[in-house]
Amino acid sequence: MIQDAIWYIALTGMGLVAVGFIYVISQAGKSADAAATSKSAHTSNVLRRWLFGALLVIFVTGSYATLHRFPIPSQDASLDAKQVVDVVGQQWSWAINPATVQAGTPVEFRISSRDVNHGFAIYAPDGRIAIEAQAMPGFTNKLLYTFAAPGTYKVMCLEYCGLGHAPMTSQIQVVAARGD
Ligand SMILES: [Cu+2]
Repeated sequence: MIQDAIWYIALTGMGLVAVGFIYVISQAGKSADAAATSKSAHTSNVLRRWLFGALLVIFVTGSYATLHRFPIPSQDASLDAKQVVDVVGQQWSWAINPATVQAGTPVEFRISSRDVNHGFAIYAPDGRIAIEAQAMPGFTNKLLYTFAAPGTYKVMCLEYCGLGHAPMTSQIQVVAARGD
């Protein structure tokens, strides 16, 4: 669906470039008088301004539309999440406390490291990556995530951190929300 849209946008862009080339080639060799020269200089200036404006709008809307849904909350303010999980990585294991959370309510992860950089990643039972953040010594990175479904979620390290990097795995149990 979105691939089709991108494909049509790319085709349209390529078509416009091709039309531009054909126009330039068809105009090549024709001599222009002074009035025509100054008119074309004016036209190209106007076009350049419009193009710059259009690029600015595309850049700002694109950034807003794609960035504001990132699951990265404010790192300084209190997140007021009912569930908080402390995560500490070290060569080569994860300390996750608590390792059981409830589905349906936001979980605040506070992620850090005791030694080198690690990549804290949670994989859903279907194998898709749910969230990921760097575990860095001296910093606490916060993530806010709401598990949609109960299950056993696998934790893996996504930052090469030495010999024991590959088996540096763990688990988080997500249980159904208690009706309250
Ligand atoms: Cu690692």
